[in-house]
This record gives sequence, structure tokens and C-alpha cells, in this order.
Amino acid sequence: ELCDFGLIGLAVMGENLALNVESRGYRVAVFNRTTSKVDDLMAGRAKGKQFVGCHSLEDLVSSLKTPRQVMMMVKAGPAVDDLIETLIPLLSPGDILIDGGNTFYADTERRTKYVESKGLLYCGTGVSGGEEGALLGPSMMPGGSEAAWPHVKPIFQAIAAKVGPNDDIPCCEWVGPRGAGHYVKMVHNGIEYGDMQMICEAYFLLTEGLGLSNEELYDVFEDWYQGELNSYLIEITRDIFSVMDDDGGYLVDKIMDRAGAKGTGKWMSQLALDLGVPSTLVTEAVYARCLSAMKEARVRASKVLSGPNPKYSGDKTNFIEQIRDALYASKICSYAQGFVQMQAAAIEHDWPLNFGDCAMLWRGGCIIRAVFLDRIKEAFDADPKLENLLLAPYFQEAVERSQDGWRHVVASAAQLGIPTPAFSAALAYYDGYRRERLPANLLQAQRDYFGAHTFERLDKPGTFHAEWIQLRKKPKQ
Ligand code: 2AM
Repeated sequence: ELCDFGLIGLAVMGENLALNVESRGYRVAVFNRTTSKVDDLMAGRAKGKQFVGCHSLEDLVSSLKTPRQVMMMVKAGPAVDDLIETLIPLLSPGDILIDGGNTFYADTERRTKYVESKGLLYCGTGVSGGEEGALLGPSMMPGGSEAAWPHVKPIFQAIAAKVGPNDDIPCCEWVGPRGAGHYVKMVHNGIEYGDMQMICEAYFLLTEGLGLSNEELYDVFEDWYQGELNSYLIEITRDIFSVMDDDGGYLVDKIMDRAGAKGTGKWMSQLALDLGVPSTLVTEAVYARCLSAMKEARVRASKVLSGPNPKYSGDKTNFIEQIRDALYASKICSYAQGFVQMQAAAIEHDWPLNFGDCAMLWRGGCIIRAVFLDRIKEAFDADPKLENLLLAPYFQEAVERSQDGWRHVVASAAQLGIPTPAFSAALAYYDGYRRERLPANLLQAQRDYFGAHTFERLDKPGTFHAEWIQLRKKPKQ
């Protein structure tokens, strides 16, 4: 009996995805470069299930119904190109190659064109949700050859997370051509960086500023979880504050304060700079990880550089509420920036993205899943061309309501010497974006003064240059 789906690469994500596909009633052929992993799977978790273990790519290809669906879950980068080269001669016209790895979108743009030129179809899909998501229901963001979608749709939507009142809306929709799916996955990851950084800033204010214990932090996050901040990241943060170490004390307090990164946040920042859009939250989050990684340098500097006493002297309950406001308003700015970047990328790459759908893809299964995304979906459904989430009535009102607390938190953090780069960057973005006038008139004057870069005028159209040196007032001798 031929298989419905082929999967190559049996590391944790690949193996769990294969088990997920099989659990929905499909027959799955699997292959791994190190073939002992195939045997381990067949003898272990796949035992008694609808699996065919293959020891070569030829075996895998000949085990599949046509048009074949072959998903690659291997290390992103050259391994994918090598596999594509090996698979092309084995496949038949109309067969579909799927890359479910954390691939840089530009590689997927290139590979889609290349694979299509060989008469095959290509699908680069973002997959989010970690190990558990892969097994039980990830968020999936597929892009590539449009003609691949009707073929992969049944299996993809079957394995994806489900949301909605009846748990029947799959977190998987066609995103767009070529690298669009992987781009949206990257923005998801960048937003995840921002969400995590903002939660950490709230944590730092609550501990450094208010001296809350882990028990108190648990209660604060439980309270936040019940409200509009309800999300997976708030939930796991709450739970972290309940976990004890073997020898007493809380595990979180024993963890080295040095963050790692795999680079998707950095990609998003770099691409924001290329597009000329201000994705400042993800960028601050990346830099915050960089600064955290300089542990030894910070230890040295901490012995030399001074700052104020970080203890907050005002009302504790109010400050906790204001920190919640800061977190919520900053989160809105962060998502607003992420969607603006996707809009700019969609224009640049000619991807007809549906932004409401993008919000729904992240509604379940993935790390940034949150009730909040329903509001984003509604905002883009009401106005598919919405320029900025901050302009949608719901979010405009939410920021209106939160901003006093948010401003108080950013001002207090500055006075207490507690770093809040994401909260502060979000506020600067908000205050910059809502201004009709910015000081860039002076900037243009400076550029024209030293470099004749010219300027436009508010009172008449055209391009102007001034002889600043001749016109200036002579300084007093
Ligand atoms: P391995 O078990 O043989 O190392 C994550 O690293 C997954 O990608 C693993 O299944 C790994 O196979 C696979 N992988 C890494 N590089 C590969 C390559 N060049 N060709 C095929 N599979 C590769």
C-alpha cells in the first residue's frame, strides 16, 4: 500500500510531525540520513502504526502515491539544497517538495523558482509550536507554488492546531507565493522575541523595583493571564515561578542571566532596516539578548558604574497595574510594527498577503498564541488595508486607556535605573508615530548645510538648497 506523505529528517520536530500526520489517519513514509534513526522510530514510537521506514531516498519516493508530497525537516541551509538536488531526478512532474525547516525566506524564494523550473512544485512552510506543537498541532504558515496548496491542504490542515468556538478553525492557511510563508514565520519569531523581552522587563520592574517574591509573581501573572494579556507566554511565565530546584529554592533564580538566540530575530531586524521600516521592538529585544550575553563585562562594569536605588517608593498595587498597562500598550506597538513590516515586505516581493489570516495562523499552536490575535484579525477584516494596528478603534482605545500607566512606568524605570528598552522603544514609537511634526526639519537643514542634500518645504512644492554659510549669523568673536 502506497503512503500519503513522505518525511525526511527525524530529529525531534520531524519525528513529531510524522507522528502527527499518521495520527490523523494518513500512511507515512520516513527517511533519515542516519538510517538507524529510522529503525529506532519503527521499533519505538511508530510501532504498530501506519509507517513505512525507508533506508534510501529511492525507497521513500517509490513508497509514495502521486503526486508525491515529500517534506524535508532537515537542518536549514545547504542540507536543503543538497536534498533538493538529490530528489529532483527521483521525482515526477507535479510532485511536491515541502521544506518545514526554519529557512531564511530568500532561500525559499530561490528554491521555489528553481524547483518549479524542473517541473515540480515547492512549498516552504513555517512551522511553529516547538516539539509539543509538532506532535499535537502546530501553527503552519505555508507558501511557495500556489498549485501545491490544494494537494497539501488536507494533511496540513488536519495536523495544524485548531481554534475558534468549536475548535475547528485550523491555524494553517495559504500565506502566499514563494518565500511568503517563511517570511511570516520569521516575523512570528521576531514578535516572539519582543513579547519575551517585554515580559522580562515587567519581571525586572516587579522584582528590582517592588521586590516581589516568586509566589507573588505567580499571582500577578495568573491575574494577567485572566485578562486581555491572556497568552501562552504569560501562562508559562506564571508556571516558571512555581518550579522549585532539587535542593530547595526556585529554579528560575538559579539560571544564568545570559540569553542565547538562533538568529530569526536578527533576520527580522536586518530586513526591517533594508525595508526602511521601524521594527524597533524586535531590534531592542535582540540587543537586550546581546547585552545579557556580555555577562563577564557586566560583572566588571557593575563594580564601577553607579546608578540610583532601584526600589520603587510609591503604591505597590498601582504600580503593578501600571506595569500591566505598559506591557499591553507596548505589545500593541510591537504587533503594529510586525504587521507594518509584513505589509512593506508584501509590496517589495509582490506577495498578496491577507493580514487577518496571518493573525489567525498565530492564534493557536505557536509560541505567541494569544486571545489578542482575534482582535488583530477583526481589525484587518474590518479594513484589509489598515495602515497601522494603532489606528484600529479597538487598539487606539486600548492605548488611550493604558498610556498614563505606561508613561509612568517608563519614567519610573528611568528614574530607578531599571532598563526597559522595549517599553521605552515602544513609547518612543507611539509618540513619534502620532506626531504630525517631528524634528526632521532640523535634520534636513543639517544635511543640506554640510552636504547639500537639499530639502523640501512645508509652504511650497519643489526641492531646495540654501547657502547656509552665507546666510548664517556670524558667531560672536
Ligand atoms: P542526521 O540524523 O543524519 O544527522 C536535524 O539535524 C536533521 O537534519 C537530522 O535528521 C539530520 O540527519 C538532518 N540533516 C542534517 N544535515 C543533513 C544533510 N546534509 N542531508 C540530510 N539530512 C541532514
